[in-house]
Amino acid sequence: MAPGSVVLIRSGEAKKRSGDQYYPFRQHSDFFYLTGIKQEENLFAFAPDHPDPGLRELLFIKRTTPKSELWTGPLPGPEEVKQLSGIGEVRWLEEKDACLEELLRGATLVYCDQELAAPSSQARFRELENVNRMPLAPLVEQLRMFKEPEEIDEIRKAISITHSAFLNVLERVNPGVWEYQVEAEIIGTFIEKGAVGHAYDPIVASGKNALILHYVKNSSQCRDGDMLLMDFGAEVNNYAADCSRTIPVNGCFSKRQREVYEAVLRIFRQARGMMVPGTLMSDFHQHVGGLWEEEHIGLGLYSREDAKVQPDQDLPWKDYFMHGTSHSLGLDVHDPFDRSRPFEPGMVLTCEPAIYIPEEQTGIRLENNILITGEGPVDLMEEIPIEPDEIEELMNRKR
Ligand SMILES: [Mn+2]
Repeated sequence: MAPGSVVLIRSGEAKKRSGDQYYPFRQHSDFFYLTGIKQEENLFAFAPDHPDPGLRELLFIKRTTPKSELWTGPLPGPEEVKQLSGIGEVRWLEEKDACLEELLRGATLVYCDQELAAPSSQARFRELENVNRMPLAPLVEQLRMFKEPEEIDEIRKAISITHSAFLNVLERVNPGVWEYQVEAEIIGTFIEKGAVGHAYDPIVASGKNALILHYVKNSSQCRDGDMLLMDFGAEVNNYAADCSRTIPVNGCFSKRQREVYEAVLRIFRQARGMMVPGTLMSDFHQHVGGLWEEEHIGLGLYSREDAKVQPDQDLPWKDYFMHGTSHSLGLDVHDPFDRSRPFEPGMVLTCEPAIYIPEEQTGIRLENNILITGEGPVDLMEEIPIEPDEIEELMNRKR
């Protein structure tokens, strides 16, 4: 932050769904990161250089009324929120105007949500019209890229619940099961184990549905002989897990399915091993692409001759692997990440090589969550079954 500057951030609000119904409230991730508070319509102000210590960190919270309490229950008051958040000063929202005037008077620069100053926004603060403003998000991004031990604990909890769901799925999947029934198994386990729910819309894609990268309809029947690609993760205390597994619907890989699966698994292991401090995300992805080329040739998808492309042509491996190998993970499933910075200890990233073969109507993706450390990558999903033999054994145990 620049000397004499101020941070202003508003909490998220429940979005209208239809009629008088709202989507469940989910706190704005930056707001949650800075305050630890999950209430709507709050405002956080942070002015570390302000001469009055009572104005250096201020959280404004909404006061409930007897009527609102009748419908939605009580909310914690200033004293309780102060305990929960550790924020120096917590006041009722109606006091904000007087405080903000004082706070902004000497401010050199205000870091804020764009929404707070946008003329069309309901949340607009007129006070912000005549001050220098910068977006807050890039500043918080630099912090959110590095996970504190407490954050890694929350991600581990989300992963553990995701692991349980996958074990239940392995018992449930067989020819004839519907994709939505698999989804139900996943959400059932998530809720049963205390997760909020899905960290993102789960993908349950059998057969050729796996070729649609963001397939979320989950409405087909799983057929004997098809593979089933699943991308799912629990959310715990606003932190996400992000796991992908691909299994044979009938519990046994065919020769070809195992051949392709093992190629993905080899790439996954090599890619994971490259997730060490100093590597740039873009170099990492290009390197993994190079490894794919060899595997694609081995699988007979194109010849070594075809792989020698002209400078103006796209690399052939991109025809079979068209998304990134990795992204940051945390409060958001795609967490903010500054791609100009190399991997550094404390980052939690996914490793998700995949292959999509339209000619064979199939797609296979494997995805684990990796903690970058100075002593090498730590696979936070090490225990979630991934070996084809183990998958087959677990699927056939109760049959
Ligand atoms: Mn992912």
